[in-house]
Amino acid sequence: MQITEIRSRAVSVPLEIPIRSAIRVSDRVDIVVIDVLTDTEIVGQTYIQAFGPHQARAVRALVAYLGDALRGENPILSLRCWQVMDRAINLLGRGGIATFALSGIDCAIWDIVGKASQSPVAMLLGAAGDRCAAYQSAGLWLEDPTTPILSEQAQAFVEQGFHGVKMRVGRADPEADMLAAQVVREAIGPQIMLMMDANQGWSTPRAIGVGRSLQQFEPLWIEEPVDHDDFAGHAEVARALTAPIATGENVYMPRGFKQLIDAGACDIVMPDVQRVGGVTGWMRVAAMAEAARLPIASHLFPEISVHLLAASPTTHILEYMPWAQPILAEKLVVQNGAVFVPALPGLGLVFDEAAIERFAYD
Ligand code: SMN
Ligand code: MG
Repeated sequence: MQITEIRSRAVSVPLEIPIRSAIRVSDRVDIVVIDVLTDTEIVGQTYIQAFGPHQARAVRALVAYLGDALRGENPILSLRCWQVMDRAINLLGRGGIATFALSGIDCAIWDIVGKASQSPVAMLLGAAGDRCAAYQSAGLWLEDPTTPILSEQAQAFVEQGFHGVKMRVGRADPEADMLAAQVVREAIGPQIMLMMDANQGWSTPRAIGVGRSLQQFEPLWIEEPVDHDDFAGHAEVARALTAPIATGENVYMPRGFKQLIDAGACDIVMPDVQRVGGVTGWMRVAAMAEAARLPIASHLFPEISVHLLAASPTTHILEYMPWAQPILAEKLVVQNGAVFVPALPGLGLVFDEAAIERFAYD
């Protein structure tokens, strides 16, 4: 089999609940759909994310660049394809948008391997099961805690059957974070898992100060307390708090995770499929997490991450974020707080072409 062409399309999907975190405000998400065409009937498909049309165009340019580098390669040799891409981005820098493109194409290549062998990717990788516990993450942003919005969203998420929810912290006023945490904990009760994500909003001393106070609301973890590449700061916060520190969504490639873990900067390893190097990068990080005796949780991309968590030895929990669901014809199955690995061959992403056309732009 040979790769003949790699295509991409940009779509802008409106969000039911707009994002308001310490680092980002947005009411849409830009999704880049990637098609890896071969000299057979099989097309490898996946998606990656961007924020805004300029980012989407930059991502598409890198996908086209790597598409040229891969033309004629055998997609079944996924590691060779990964190495060809790694070499092609060497002088651009192994991070940022170049890595988004590499990661996305790697996922589409694994989709081809799965389709060619009639197996879901999770089973190819060696799965421990067909589902993964999930928490609802699509809300509880930095809303005003004196309004009913946080308690309404939190209750709705529990009614959807999730056993965990994630709220955002990192407001300019720590008292507002405390009130928000109190409101959400009261709304969900003592049994539901509560994750707290600061989205890099604190300095190290503030993270330790506010984090200590927030611990009374029993967070399952506190996420990205400080700047994502301040590994020393993360390590200091991790030592000072009893709540586990989760981080990694903005860390690139297996090498980045080696440094993160060696620095003692995380208690819970949280790779993002489009930054870690796709399926190939993820599985190497999963092995590192096992060797370091650390749990691994996913960041976004639930449709893809469910395969990877099903095949990771120290799996913790999946982040459920439904942003891509409006362009998918086969919806993720969520039952009793767990997300199921799709039974289809490959990644099991079936795109809704009419929806893509509706949201597409150049
Ligand atoms: C997050 C990620 C991407 C966009 C908005 C918010 C957040 C999360 O850090 O972990 O869900
Ligand atoms: Mg986060």
